[in-house]
Amino acid sequence: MKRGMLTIVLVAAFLTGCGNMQSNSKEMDHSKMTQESDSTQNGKVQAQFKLSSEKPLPNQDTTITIQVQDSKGKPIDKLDTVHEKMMHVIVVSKDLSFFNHIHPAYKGNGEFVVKTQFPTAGEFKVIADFTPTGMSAMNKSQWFTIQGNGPAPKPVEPDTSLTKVVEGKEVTLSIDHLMANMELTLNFNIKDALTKKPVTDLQPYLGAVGHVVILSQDAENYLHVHPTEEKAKGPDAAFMTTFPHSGVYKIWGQFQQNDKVFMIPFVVKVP
Ligand SMILES: [Cu+2]
Repeated sequence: MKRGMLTIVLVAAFLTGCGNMQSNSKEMDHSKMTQESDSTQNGKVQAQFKLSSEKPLPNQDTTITIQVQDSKGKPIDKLDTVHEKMMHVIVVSKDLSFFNHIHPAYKGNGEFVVKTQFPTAGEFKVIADFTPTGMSAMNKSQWFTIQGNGPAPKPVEPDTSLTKVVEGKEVTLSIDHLMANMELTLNFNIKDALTKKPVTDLQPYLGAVGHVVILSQDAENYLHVHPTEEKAKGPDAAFMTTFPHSGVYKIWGQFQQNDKVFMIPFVVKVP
């Protein structure tokens, strides 16, 4: 099982590496671009999502194709590599109980492709996070329905404790001032669950100390999160973000130790 996961990660890295295109920003007018607000840029870019099957089934290989294009439908073929990838894709179930972070291969001409499986019937959101060259990071998403009778969605309940044990690691999340509309720091403190010794040998994962994804309860808000110190090795890994409004959010932290990625989810209520 361990080996399988590692292989998937390596294959994804390899595919993306092969399809990697050097950004060429010669014909871009950067001074003009940077004057635009993020929302203006966002409106100039669209992504079309397609599944290989019109009636996708659970636990079956399904190819997701994502075409990045401008508002007139012309492919956008120059994208920056961010955290080692040109595109990060997050797949979540409607109740956020399922989370998958995958990396499509770049086929050129703004087209990204990734094969995956959806674990159950029901609604899933596919979110693509990318940065067209000369613009800010942005995300585009689409809901898909997987055929059949899925499990009843579970409510997304805020955690009563922000310390959890996952795969032999005890992880404590602390947030400096939990409030909406203000930049804040999320700190993950990681210990060995048995010995309580601080973990100090985290390996870079996607070029940084870890990768954190945050979604609002309804999956409508995908938050931009970045590490404060990319090269940290633990026991602390800190990230900055801003919660856009009060409400319940789910946070997934992904870290790597001993060549194995582990994921730790938390649910918080922002007052
Ligand atoms: Cu990613």
